Amino acid sequence: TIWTLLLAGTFAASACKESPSLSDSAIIPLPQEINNASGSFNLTPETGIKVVGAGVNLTEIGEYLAEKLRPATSFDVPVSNEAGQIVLELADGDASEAYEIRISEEEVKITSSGEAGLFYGVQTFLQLLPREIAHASAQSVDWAVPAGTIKDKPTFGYRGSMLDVARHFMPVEDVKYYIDQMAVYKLNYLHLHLTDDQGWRIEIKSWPKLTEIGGSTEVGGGEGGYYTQEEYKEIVAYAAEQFITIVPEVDMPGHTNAVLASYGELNPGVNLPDGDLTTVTKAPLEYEMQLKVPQASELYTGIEVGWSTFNTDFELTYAFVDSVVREISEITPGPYFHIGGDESHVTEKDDYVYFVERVQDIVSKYGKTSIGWDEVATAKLLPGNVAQFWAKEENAKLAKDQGNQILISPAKKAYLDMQYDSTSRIGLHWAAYIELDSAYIWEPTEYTSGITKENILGVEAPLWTETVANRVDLDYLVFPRLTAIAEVAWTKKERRSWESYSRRVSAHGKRWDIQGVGFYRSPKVNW
Ligand code: TNX
Repeated sequence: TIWTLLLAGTFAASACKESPSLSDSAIIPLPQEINNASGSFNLTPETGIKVVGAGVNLTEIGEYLAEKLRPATSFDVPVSNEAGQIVLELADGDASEAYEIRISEEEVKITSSGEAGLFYGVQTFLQLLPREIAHASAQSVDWAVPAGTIKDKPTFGYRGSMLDVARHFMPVEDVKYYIDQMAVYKLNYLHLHLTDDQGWRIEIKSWPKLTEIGGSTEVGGGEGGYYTQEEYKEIVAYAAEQFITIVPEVDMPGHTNAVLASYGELNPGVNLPDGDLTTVTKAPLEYEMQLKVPQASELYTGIEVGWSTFNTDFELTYAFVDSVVREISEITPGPYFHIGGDESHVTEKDDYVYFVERVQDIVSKYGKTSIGWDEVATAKLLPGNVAQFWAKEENAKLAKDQGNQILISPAKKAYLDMQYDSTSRIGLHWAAYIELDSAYIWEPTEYTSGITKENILGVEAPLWTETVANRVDLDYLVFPRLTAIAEVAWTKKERRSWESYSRRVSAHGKRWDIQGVGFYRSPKVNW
C-alpha cells in the first residue's frame, strides 16, 4: 500500500541521514590534516581516561581533560594508567608539539612525543564534542564525536599574546582567565607588559618604591596595583600547567615615568608632555647638588607616548636595571626577558644604542635571551636575541641582516587594541581599523618584504590597555580576533580560508555565549 511505501521511505531517509563528519568540526586553529571515517565515539557514564607513558605531568593532563568533561556530562571520568576509552599516550621521541588523534567507535587515542602535544590533542578533542560541553552544569546531550584521524602540528613555535597590565592593572584572576582562553587556542607564550609610564606592576624587593609609588595609579587615575613576587610565581606556575611560558617585559629606556616618579635619583629631568623641565641632568655632581636635588617626576595617568627616558649616562641606571633583571629572572623559568625599547623619542640615538647594548649584556648575564620592540635592531643585537616587529619594516630588516630572528606583531593586523571600525566602543585606531576578516587574512612570511619563514620566531597579538579597564573590555577586543591570530600562527597558509574560519568561529561564538564571554559580534560572521 501507499502507507507501507511511505513508511519504508521514512526509514530509508533516517538511516541515510548523514552524521556530521570530523572534517566538518569547528576546530580553531584548523588542524593540518583531517581524515574522516564512519561512525562516532560516544562518551558514556563508563568512559574513563587512560594515560600511557613516562611523562611527569601525564596524570595532570588526564585530569585537566576529565575536569573539562565532568560538569556538563555529570560522568565520573576516572583517570588511571590501567583502563579507559580515551587514551593519552606519550610516545618515544623528542618532545614535540605535534600530535595525532585516532577516533573509532571504541576508542579515542591521542598520541604525541611531547606533553605539550598531548595537551593540544586534548584541546582539539574538547572542540570536537557538542558545544554543550562548555556548560558548568549537567546537560542531557548525546556526547558523540565523529570518527576519523587528525594529524597536527604548529607552523610557528612561538604563538603568543601580550597583556599590557601597566596602563590598566589586571588582577591575577583576570590574567588566569586569559591564560585559560589562550590555552584553548594552543597559544604558548604570554608576554606581560609589566611597566610603562603609568604604572610599575611587579614587586622588586631591592627597589620597593617602584610598586609603592609607581604601582599606585593607572590610566584615568584609578588605583592601579601590582603583583607581589609570590603572585607572579603563581601566574607563572598556572600558565606552565597549560604549557604557556611567561615573557616578562620591563620597558626601557622610554616608557619609564613610573620609575622616575618613584626614584628621583634616576630622573634625568623629564620633559613632561606639558613641557615642564623638572631637573638638571648633566651638570657636574657638586654643582648639581648645590643647584638642585634630583627630584622625582609626577605620576602620569594620561595616554601620550614617547616622552620619558632614563638617563643613559647615570651608572645608577644600570645598577637599577641589573637589580630588576636579576630579581625578575630569578622567578621566571622561561628563556626570554623583554626589554621594551620602543618609542624612546626623547633619548638621543647614540644613547639609545649604548643603553640597549648594555642592557642586553645584563639580561644575558642572568641567563635570559632578550626580546625588544623592533627599534632595538638599530643596536648591535647579541646572537639569538629577538626583535619584535610592530611598525618599522626597516628595523625588521636590520634584525634579519644581523642574523637575529623576528617576532611578528604587525600593528595593522595583530594589535588587539585596534578598533574594529569607527563605531567600536573602545580601542585605538592609529594603526588601522581591524575587522575580523582583516585580522585573519594575512600571512606572516609574506607580510614584511625580505622576511621569510626561517627569520621568524613566531607571531604575537598584543593587547594594549589604554582603553581597556576590565574583563568586559578585554573580551570585546580580544574575541574573536585572538582566534584569528592563533590560526595564522598555527595553521599553514595553504589550509586557511576565510570562508572556513568564519564558519568555525561562529560555532565558537555559541560556546562563548554559554561561558559568558562578551565577544564582538562581527557583522562579517553569521553567528
Ligand atoms: C604603541 S606598540 C606602543 C604602545 C601603545 C600602543 C597603542 C608599541 C611597541 N608601543 O606604547 O600602547 O602603541 O596601540
